[in-house]
Amino acid sequence: MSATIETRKGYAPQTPATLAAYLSGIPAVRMILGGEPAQWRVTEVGDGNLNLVFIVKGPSDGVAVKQALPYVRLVGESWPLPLSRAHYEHMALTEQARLTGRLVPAIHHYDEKLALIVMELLEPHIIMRRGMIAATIYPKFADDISTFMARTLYFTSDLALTAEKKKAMIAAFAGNTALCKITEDLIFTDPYRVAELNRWTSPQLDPYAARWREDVELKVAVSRLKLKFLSSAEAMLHGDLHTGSVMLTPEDTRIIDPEFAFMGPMGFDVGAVIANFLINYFSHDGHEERPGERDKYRERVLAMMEQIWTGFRAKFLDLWRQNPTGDAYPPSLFAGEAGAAALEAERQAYMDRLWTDTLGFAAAKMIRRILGLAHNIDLELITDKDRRATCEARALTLARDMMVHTGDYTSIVIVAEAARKVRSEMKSY
Ligand code: SR1
Ligand code: MG
Repeated sequence: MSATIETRKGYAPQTPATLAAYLSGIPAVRMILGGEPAQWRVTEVGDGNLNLVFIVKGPSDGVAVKQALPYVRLVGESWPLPLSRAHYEHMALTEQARLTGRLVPAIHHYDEKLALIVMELLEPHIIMRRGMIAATIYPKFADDISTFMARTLYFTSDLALTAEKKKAMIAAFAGNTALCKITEDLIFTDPYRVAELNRWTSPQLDPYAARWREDVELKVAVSRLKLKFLSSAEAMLHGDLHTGSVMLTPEDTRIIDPEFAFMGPMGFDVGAVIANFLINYFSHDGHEERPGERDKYRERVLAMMEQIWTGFRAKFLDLWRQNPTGDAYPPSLFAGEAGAAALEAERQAYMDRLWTDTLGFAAAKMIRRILGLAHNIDLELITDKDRRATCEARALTLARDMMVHTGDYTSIVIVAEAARKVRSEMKSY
């Protein structure tokens, strides 16, 4: 890693004091906050891996402010990261807002030089991952996330766009290479080799980490997925669609943080959601106070996971049937009854391929959260290492099978059944 930190004229990382002064110069934000800057309370609340996040509250209302740092916050200045990620995040948020309306936070102001976005303050929303760890029920989420994915993926694909527009989108996102490289390394490569930043629950999972580095079948499977990630510009992805990128209440869902956005394979986003549900499913053995206490919630997690995939599939297909506006599959080639039937069969085959990609990417995302650098608090908050390792070993076992024997998982119901089986059959540490 080179350690040259980007400098940019006009860029300075904000502090609570400088941010209040800066925001006071933006009339729209001043109006939202109300009162005078001296009355505003600014707190830095960022607990993610990359950025600064501030909450600013005035007498009338509040805003959230996200600013990119020129390095990876989790690791420090030894890992530089371009400020341009704020540009890609702003572009993706704008497109997602156009396609999904209130499923993303409203943008109040964007400053390219400062790599800073002022957004709607989401209150009383919390990060979904925290809510799921506490076994909170979110009745609207499956419907909302399946709508979000169906609309953002369908309408930015060749099924909806002309080739000219699609290529313009590829060009617009092509520079987000540093963020893609994080994914290429941390998800598709490092967990399968000796890498300085890898970590896992040790010594319990030492044999798993060692096996993963020797497992040629698994390394071929993950390399195929990596190739797909590198080369398949199917649609605009959120790029980091885990349950930490969702803020919600039981009534309202917002998808945040699309700084990893780029034109990539659709299954990567869908797989991210499925992976995080499976990790959460396994994690409750580490959180419940009495065995079985969370059985109902566990089943609810699997049921939601099933609804997410089936909802996504149905919505995506409907969008395709209603909006065949892209240059792929021109309607003029499929006139008449036979043409319509052939096209519908092709749509089903398309979704089957997307399902296969989804499974593989979900598996890769589960593995990276256990053997790679960046872990999930679903598992990390389990303080008893034996209990944590039990949950993690189960997740790893399912993920390996999903990645290597993808063809055995012909439906989401089978994935849920396999998760139950692994959990009940694998012994505790
Ligand atoms: C060094 S960044 C690690 C991870 O944080 C983000 O949320 C992405 O998931 C990335 O892979
Ligand atoms: Mg993030």
